[in-house]
Amino acid sequence: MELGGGFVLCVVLLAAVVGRANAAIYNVGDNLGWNVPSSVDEYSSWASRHVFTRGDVLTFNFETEKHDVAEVRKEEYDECSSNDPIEKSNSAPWNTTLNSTGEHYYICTVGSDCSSGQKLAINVAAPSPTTPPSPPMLPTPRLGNSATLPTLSATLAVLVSVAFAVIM
Ligand SMILES: [Cu+2]
Repeated sequence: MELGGGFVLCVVLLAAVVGRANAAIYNVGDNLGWNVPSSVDEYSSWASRHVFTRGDVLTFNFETEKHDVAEVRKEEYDECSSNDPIEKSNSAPWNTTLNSTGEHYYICTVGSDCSSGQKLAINVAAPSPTTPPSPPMLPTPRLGNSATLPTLSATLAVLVSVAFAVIM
């Protein structure tokens, strides 16, 4: 009975890990990190190479003190102004989870970095309906493995008997 309870707990933990594995983590700019790019459209071309889904995480890697990152609205993104950022961080790395679908805008507010191209606009899609949600995944590993449970118990019983025999 105790073994069964532990087993179910393991399956639940495993399902949680598998469920979380669906979320992607993006290192913004890849090797460039979060910096002033050599061309102004570098971040838009980086963004166009990825598909962002709600629940994914963006990681902004930059030199603290030299740059920062602010999530802003479209108007501020277009004008490179940061009077009223939605969120802002001065220390790197900054991780942000994409909790809502639609457009997300990020800029660096230091000097003229934003005008020089240190700005990122992405579109976040809803998770694909073909992706199975975590709860229905539970029965599969549970059924598959529960068949081996009696064998496991038998093995354990043999081991315990051997241990007792050695002690006596
Ligand atoms: Cu900057």
